[in-house]
Amino acid sequence: MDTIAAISTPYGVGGIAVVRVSGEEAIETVERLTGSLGSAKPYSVRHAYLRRGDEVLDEVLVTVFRAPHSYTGEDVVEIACHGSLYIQQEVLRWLTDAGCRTARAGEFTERAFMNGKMDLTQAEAVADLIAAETRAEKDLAMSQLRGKVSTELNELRERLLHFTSLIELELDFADHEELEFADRSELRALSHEIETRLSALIASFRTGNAIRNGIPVAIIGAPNVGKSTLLNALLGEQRAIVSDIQGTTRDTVEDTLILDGILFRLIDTAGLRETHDTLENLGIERSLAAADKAQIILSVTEMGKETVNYQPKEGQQLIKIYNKVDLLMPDERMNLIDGLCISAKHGVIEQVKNKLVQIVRASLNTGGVVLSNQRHYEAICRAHEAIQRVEQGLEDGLSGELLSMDLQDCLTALGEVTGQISSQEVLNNIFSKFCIGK
Ligand SMILES: Nc1nc2c(ncn2[C@@H]2O[C@H](COP(=O)(O)OP(=O)(O)O)[C@@H](O)[C@H]2O)c(=O)[nH]1
Ligand SMILES: [Mg+2]
Repeated sequence: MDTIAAISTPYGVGGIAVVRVSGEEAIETVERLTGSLGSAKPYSVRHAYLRRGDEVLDEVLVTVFRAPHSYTGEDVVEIACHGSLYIQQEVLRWLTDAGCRTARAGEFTERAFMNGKMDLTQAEAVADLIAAETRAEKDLAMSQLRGKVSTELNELRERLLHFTSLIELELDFADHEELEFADRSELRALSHEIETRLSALIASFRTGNAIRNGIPVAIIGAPNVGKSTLLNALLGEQRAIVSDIQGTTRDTVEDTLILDGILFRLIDTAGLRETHDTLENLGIERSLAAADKAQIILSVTEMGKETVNYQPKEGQQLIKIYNKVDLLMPDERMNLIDGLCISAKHGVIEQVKNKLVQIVRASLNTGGVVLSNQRHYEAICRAHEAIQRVEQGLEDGLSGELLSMDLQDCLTALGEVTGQISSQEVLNNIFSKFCIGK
């Protein structure tokens, strides 16, 4: 294996920059430029000068990690130099002059995966962690990095593997048809359990994916109830036009909002009513389309006005909101107990914010694992289909041979998620999206 080197801090001038070196020659190579590191205690930081002959490049701090106790599992040296662009690039050049090769994107993490320091879901979590822009995104990546997804899948896979080998054993004794090493009722129970857990994971992707892209929230209701005013109040800016003319909002207006570390995509829509205005009707169509795609629906109404009857789709949450309560007498408010009472115009909307956060937190705190990666989602859907075929096969009294094919399909799909089974193409695809130096 080559010894690789890269600047791990972002391109640009900073207080310091970190140049990372990994591989068999890492310590020796840096030693040649700084003097002895051999006496450095592991995990200690050493002060040194980078020098070649008479030339002193920089005053640096050098951290030595010895294999296998390092990020990559190889010998690793991290050089913290001054963050001048010239110095950073010279440090890298000196290292390549001394025999290192510049690292490809993600190559440090790829080595960590190859050396068994982490599985594929964890390696992917490293990229997600670096890309995280909100706390919820960071939390998801962190839980994946700590192995939550892999632990869940490995456990299911182990147990399924046990049964598959018993069934394959039966196939070896095909002459004795009556032999059944794998207890069918136990296999049925296990398949059912796996099916349920995979379904839950698949369902969690809706939230996991939304956390990364923003949870879509559609504001719907009759014209003039204050939808646009609510959007503006939530955003804290005049984003949508507000007026007392019905049908002011004709197209959907969208903007993002971060509440308690969660990214929401708020979508204000045209008021829903019967109209012959072609443009307005187009707007209404878009409103309904936006509502269908949303994960949370804020259904706004005001007392005395009709409520739009929107039937939430599967997985959607509907929050009923009464606006303009400032116009009501206290005893009139008492009757509005089936929704949140707000006054968008006067900024009395805290309840809406709290409810939004509460809904998302509840869907994250189901104790289970939340999927957020498209690749994992697709593989788990395949595993789920396979285990459903196993269940059906058991129901139909299918032969061990046919059962074992579906079991294998399920095992393969699960193994692909964690990287127990992986192709170079998949790995290239994953690691090429990393930053250089990680
Ligand atoms: N009194 C009162 N008026 C409001 C409130 N929210 C909105 N309005 C008014 O209701 C009218 C319609 O508001 P708008 O946001 O355009 O409604 P939309 O058609 O549902 O988007 C405007 O004149 C707003 O100023 C509120 O909380 N209290
Ligand atoms: Mg409007």
